[in-house]
Amino acid sequence: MSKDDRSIISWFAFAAAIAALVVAIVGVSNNDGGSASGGGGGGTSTPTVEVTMTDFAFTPATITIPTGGAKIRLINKGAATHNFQVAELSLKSIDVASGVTTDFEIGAQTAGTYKVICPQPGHEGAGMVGSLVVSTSATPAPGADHPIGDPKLMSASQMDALMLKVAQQYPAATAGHGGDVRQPDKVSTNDDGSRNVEFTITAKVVDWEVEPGKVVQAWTYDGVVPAPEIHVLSGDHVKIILKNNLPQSTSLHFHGIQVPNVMDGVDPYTEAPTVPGGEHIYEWIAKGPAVGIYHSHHNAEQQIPDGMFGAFTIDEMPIPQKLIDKGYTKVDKKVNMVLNDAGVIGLSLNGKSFPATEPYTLRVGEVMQATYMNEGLLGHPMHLHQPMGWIVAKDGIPMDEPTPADTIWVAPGERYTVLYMGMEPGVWAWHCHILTHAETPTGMKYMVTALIVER
Ligand SMILES: [Cu+2]
Repeated sequence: MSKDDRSIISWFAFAAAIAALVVAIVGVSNNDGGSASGGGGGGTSTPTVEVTMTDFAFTPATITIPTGGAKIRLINKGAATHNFQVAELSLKSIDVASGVTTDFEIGAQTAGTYKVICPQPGHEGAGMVGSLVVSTSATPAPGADHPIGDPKLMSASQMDALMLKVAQQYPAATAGHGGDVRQPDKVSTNDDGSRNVEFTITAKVVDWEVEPGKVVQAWTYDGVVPAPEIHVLSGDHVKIILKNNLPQSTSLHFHGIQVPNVMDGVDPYTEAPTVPGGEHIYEWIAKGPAVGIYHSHHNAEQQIPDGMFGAFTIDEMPIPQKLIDKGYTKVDKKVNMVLNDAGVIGLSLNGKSFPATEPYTLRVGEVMQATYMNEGLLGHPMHLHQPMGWIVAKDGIPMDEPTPADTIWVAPGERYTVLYMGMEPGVWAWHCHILTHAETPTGMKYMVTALIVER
């Protein structure tokens, strides 16, 4: 598909531009001198490794340096005076008093693992021991294409190369795509014109590829993460047959959907658990509009993060008059973004981690309706660089007064429906703004994707 190809090319251009920017910034900061990071762009300066000394431990306890030597920055955060001694290599630092930081230079050494102690009386016995690993693979080699452990031992160009490599993999192909809208298995019409819609859902454990090469045993509905979106209309007589092929019992809860209490899926109160090999039927009449989630309500702290969740929507969210007046007259594209951070799947958007997350495209002037749904254990501030969003519904309740937001805090269980209009062409990063949920020293990861706005 040529449109997708163009999107990928746009992203490559974007990634290359970002990489160039990073190189420029790192180059400037290296000229400042005194940087604690190792290597330098040319790979000639001595790397620095920080070691914190407390009463009575070295952190990290395993210190890795290249065979070419390193500067050990000793930071004494303890109350007592400490030293850093490697007897086998005849290395001993000066006395480092409480609160003092000092640099201890270690010259070229033979590869190996050596014992580190604090030689102050009684400190070794109290547990103040560590390991010095002198490694040939820790030698900074600009352009090396694999991570080498401690990011402080990477040269700037090595880090840039790793970041660029990950960025260029996006969007990486993985097996399986979740969250697509599924059609009912059976539909019939009653005399009063209302519909009967029936879905059979099978809970089962399958292999799920979260990112290239990371295949986990996901707990799923119908073998995908997120589960297929179920979309019905107000007045529909909904019948859902849950088949349990899991090794545990389960039950199915319709989060944010109005159902009779006996259909609420909370075993052992409103029903008995559905045992392995068993099935359970849920039936009610749909009342919309609603934006909900169907998920497990049994051992849910494991079953949900491992993949048992999917969107359940009734009717369409109305566009507030205020936004119609601003030109948001219709929705051209709908996106559900289910957030997760735990279980075998971990930090992810719609069951995938960057670079395997799905890119989205929008033309200038088109409107995308995005619904964030958080099925994880943590809150996630979801941020789209551009365009500005308008929150039009909270937990599926339409808002008369839309709220502008470029970052939206989505707590576990919450749903926010947001309208975005394509404004400026480009590849706009879209990610969780808890930075450890989006970045690593070796490139972007986890809860990151992009909105590609085209003319
Ligand atoms: Cu997050």
